[in-house]
Amino acid sequence: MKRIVTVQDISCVGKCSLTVALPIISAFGVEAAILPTAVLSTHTAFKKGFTVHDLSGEITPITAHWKSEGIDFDAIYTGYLASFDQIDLVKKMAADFPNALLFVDPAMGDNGKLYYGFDEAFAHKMAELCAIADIIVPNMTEASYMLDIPYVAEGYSEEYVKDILRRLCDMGAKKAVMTGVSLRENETGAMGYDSTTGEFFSYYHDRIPVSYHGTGDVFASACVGALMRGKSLHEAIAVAADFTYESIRLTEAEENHNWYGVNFEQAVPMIPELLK
Ligand code: PXL
Repeated sequence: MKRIVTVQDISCVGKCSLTVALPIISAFGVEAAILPTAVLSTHTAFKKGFTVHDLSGEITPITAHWKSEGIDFDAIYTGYLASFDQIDLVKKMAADFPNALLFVDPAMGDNGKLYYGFDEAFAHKMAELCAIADIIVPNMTEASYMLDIPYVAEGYSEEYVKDILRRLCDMGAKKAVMTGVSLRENETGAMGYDSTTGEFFSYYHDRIPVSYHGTGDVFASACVGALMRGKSLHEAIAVAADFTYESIRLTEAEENHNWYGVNFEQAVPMIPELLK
């Protein structure tokens, strides 16, 4: 069985980061080891009064113990990271496990805005982690902040997205996938670029005109899960996009659904079919 270690926070309530990654990776039939970077009472979109306990000081002792036990990983999957220090610690960790595929979701923002607590300098720091990654999966907001270009919400061309993907790989990442790409009004999906072959690929589905917190985490978890189950990156983005689409559809279908995350749990039964 493949083993992923996922490095991100525990937002106790909020359906993002580790509370999404752990169940989804497990449901893909892949071992999910975790390296929690912080414990928050909720994710930061709750805005007022959430608690944070930083666990940065645990990262090096935990990984040192793993090394002493001879533990290795097929992939390191990083998500939301909260500080410059954490990014440096994760870069060091990645260097300690050179056999692992480094899959980075630079979870920092959405809809043209950075999440609470982040600024341009943080986006540039996150670009350093992306530069050493095998695969990165930013959305349009995150890509724009990392490249220091204006965020364009809609009306862009395929060539525009290709140019961004090339520029993301020019920073150092081997492969880049952009999520939330909408080239036509009723469609959304993901476009990828493999800088080692020069190949572009994409996958689109119907667009549900809503935006939910945590969908990037659902997509990234399913994508890395599918990769570990032997799918190519092109196939994995289709699996992840279908799984994310269904999670959003099921959320919308529930009359009194919560506002803070999607019903990915109810989409889990479709995973075996997606992996066929
Ligand atoms: O990836 C989303 C996310 C994860 N973790 C925390 C967050 C957010 C988004 O706001 O605040 C703590």
